[in-house]
Amino acid sequence: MGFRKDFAWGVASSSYQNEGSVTADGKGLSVWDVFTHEEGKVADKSNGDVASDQYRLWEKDVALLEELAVNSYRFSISWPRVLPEGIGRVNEKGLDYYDRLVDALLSKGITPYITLFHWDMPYELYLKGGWLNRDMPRYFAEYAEVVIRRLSDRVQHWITQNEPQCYISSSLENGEHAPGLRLGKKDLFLAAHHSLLSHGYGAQAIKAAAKTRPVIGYAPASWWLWSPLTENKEDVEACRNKTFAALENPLGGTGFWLDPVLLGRYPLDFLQTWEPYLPRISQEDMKVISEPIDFVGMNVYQTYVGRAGGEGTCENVSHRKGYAKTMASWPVTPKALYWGPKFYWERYHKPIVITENGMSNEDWIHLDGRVHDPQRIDFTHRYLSSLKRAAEEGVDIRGYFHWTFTDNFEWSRGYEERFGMVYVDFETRERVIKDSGFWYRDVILSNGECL
Ligand code: GCO
Repeated sequence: MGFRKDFAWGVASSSYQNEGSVTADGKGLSVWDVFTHEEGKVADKSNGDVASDQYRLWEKDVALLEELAVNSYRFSISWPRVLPEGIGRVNEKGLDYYDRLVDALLSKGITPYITLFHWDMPYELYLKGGWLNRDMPRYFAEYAEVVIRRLSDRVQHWITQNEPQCYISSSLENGEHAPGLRLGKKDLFLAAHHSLLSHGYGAQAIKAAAKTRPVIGYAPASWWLWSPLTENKEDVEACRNKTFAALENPLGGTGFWLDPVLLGRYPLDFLQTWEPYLPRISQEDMKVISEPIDFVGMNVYQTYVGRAGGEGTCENVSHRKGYAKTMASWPVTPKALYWGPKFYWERYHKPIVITENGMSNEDWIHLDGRVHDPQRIDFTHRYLSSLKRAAEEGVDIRGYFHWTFTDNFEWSRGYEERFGMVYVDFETRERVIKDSGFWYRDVILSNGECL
């Protein structure tokens, strides 16, 4: 049975990590353009000023996508490239770039999946309070409308936001990501609520302005995923409960970010535990946040492993001595792509798109001029086999986007992590398809039958 005949096979990227040209053609600054120029924020003291240079090399990259035989490509739009101040004045040259890219993709039979927000908030809006500002949801909806009016005659697939866990928790709680703040719980929950409201208003704006029937998704990180050590029902139940509990780690959690969007309410354990720190949460807000969408995106790299402990607890048995891990020291845990989709499907009954999955690897160009990356091939084979099992058991999985297309700027890690199926020399910006890219092409051409 395997994957659906219309399965979306793709690779993913994001504007700040790939485009470069951060002031070209009237683009405004994002919080990342400013943050990466501050001392001590990026491991290798680099920034995304050039990144993978895709703003200039987009035609070469579309040709590479065709060579990879992907039928879909997930990329994000730089909000400040389209609205330099975040609201008001539209930068038509910024929109022209995405117009060209969409037309080139469609000419190759590649379906665009566009993420509207992948962390590069306009700096001017940060100065207005960013996610702490109650007007941000409206600002986001206005931005979404500008993009939809220009592209929705040709683009149907939209992802409102990518990984609120990162742009709220990593950015405003521990300060690792732009703009690098360390806020208290009350401000964090206010910012989180506004970001969820932005998603809802964005979904409404897409539906109101779209010229073709939109297919709307939302892509939180699947950080807080627990997979059972064994498949006996006690372990499964313990891990399912822990995955959606919002008690221990609300801002990194699954239930906190998805229950409001897909069930129309925050998790009860969260509301009870954190009540003193919460903003006013009206029924009107929850109605906006839970504006119906078409799929849930899952960015899945790894999972914790648990087993049933006493009194319904879930004991953490994740790390065995010498466990397999990637260059980013993330454990290799293929079962994440079985249990994650299974648990989400059982809870939300919403079609699933794997919007990110991949690994950082120590890649270089070998003496034969190729980039041999057997670890990425084995990693991806294992994860896709798990996903295929979930699909064959009835989980409605609509697509898989490998993270990432070309090596790019990895946020606070700079260029020290290579996630791409296409190697980039960051001096020359030369591209070389890695062995994993050719392997993935064969998987796509067989629609996963060869796994
Ligand atoms: C994320 C982001 C990507 C990262 C990737 C590797 O999921 O954190 O969406 O931009 O680059 O996941 O960390």
